[in-house]
Amino acid sequence: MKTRIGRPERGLQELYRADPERADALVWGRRGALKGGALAAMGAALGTAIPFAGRMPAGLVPAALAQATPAGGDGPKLLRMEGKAPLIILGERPLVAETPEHLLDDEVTPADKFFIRMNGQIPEPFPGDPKAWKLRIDGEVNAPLELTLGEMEQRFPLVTRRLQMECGGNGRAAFSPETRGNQWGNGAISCAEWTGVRLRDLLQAAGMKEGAKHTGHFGADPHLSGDPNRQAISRGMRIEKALEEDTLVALRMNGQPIPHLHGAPVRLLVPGWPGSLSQKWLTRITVLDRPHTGAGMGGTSYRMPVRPIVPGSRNDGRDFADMESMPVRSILTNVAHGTRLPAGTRSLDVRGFAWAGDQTVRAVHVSTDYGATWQEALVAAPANRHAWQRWTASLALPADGYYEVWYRATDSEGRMQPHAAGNWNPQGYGANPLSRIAVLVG
Ligand SMILES: Nc1nc2c(c(=O)[nH]1)N[C@H]1C(S)=C(S)[C@@H](COP(=O)(O)O)O[C@H]1N2
Ligand SMILES: [Mo]
Repeated sequence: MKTRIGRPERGLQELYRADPERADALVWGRRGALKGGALAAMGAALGTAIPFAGRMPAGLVPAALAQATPAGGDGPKLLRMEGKAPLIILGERPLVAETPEHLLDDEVTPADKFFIRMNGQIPEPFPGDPKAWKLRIDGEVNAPLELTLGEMEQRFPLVTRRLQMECGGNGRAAFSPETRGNQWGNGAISCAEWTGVRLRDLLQAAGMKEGAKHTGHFGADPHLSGDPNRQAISRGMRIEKALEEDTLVALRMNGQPIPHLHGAPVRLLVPGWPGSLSQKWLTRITVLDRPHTGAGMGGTSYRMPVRPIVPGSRNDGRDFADMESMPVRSILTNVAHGTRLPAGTRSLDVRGFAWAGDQTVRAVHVSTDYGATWQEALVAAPANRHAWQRWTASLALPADGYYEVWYRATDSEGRMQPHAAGNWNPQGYGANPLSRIAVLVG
């Protein structure tokens, strides 16, 4: 890419697309504030005036140039599948698709907007009556159990809860340097209404031995290679989480049989912890006296550095710890990035959700002036523990022009979404920097 700018406006915009860092250096130089020619160039690149230009921090790459817009021509590839919304395809083998934030506006995530994360092949649907599906509980228990879906429904209390389920890699695209794995934005999150039996009731029915310290989960989906001796994914957790009241063996989603893609007819739902624990097409839970060693356990898989490591460095994960509660995060769900509002619009109501793994959300803050000032949003209580929380705010837009809406949540322990993804790790878990969308007025 040539960096000499012939026609400043157009050239700069193209340059921002192709090489944001170089464009940034040209606009900002070392002066640290947008003035004169630089301000004109930035305004031209954005196609409009910038009411809060004076508060742009030095070096900022505007969201309009740094992030693809849903309407953009060279946008991402969208899923076309019956029963599913146009999710953003991140991978086809295995199938991985994320829900754009602006499609996540429902209080309870409907099946069509539920993100998809396969690690292996999509299994054949269970032939025959789903009530005959069998789940085995074995290992460090007094009496191994084999229960059909029908027996589970009859023998154990059914509970219904709204539970967030979020991929451990949600937010990964924010890491610099880039890590391996699906480059999720913030859309690997769901909060559906799940009905099922508590895993703890099943474990107690089987009778836990002294050595019952961990679980291992198995599902019916074939490994990508087709090798019947390999698991697509098989993770496990500490027994404490297995015994929590919100950890469910789910039998229904939003009052309906679980959709096939999402684990029909029986899946685990382990809210607040990496989604990989929520085994789909669940066939077996084994109770162990030590951490499970299935696919997706150990090394750098779903594990985080205990002490920060140099970003981009190699590491075998030996000193890492399993990722447990997910970090605080917020999404903005009623206005898409890149939305254009009519000239003269002077206020904008925004809303979204925030959640924080096993914690709750204490506050959400929004800014329209690049973080110079922040306004506190209203945050509703969760419908129940482990449900996400609705936030709402009304923003003033003093003039026509280019705006960014920045949003960040703070969890119940005071941890706030950082400006940049921290605790870099080789497989890119737990990135939760604040987010922003661009909005044009006029
Ligand atoms: N059997 C099975 N369970 C699985 C997976 C899988 O590939 N196979 N993927 C896991 C991961 S990594 C996530 S994030 C969630 C995704 O669930 P969803 O596809 O219903 O959104 O399921 C988890 N359970
Ligand atoms: Mo995941």
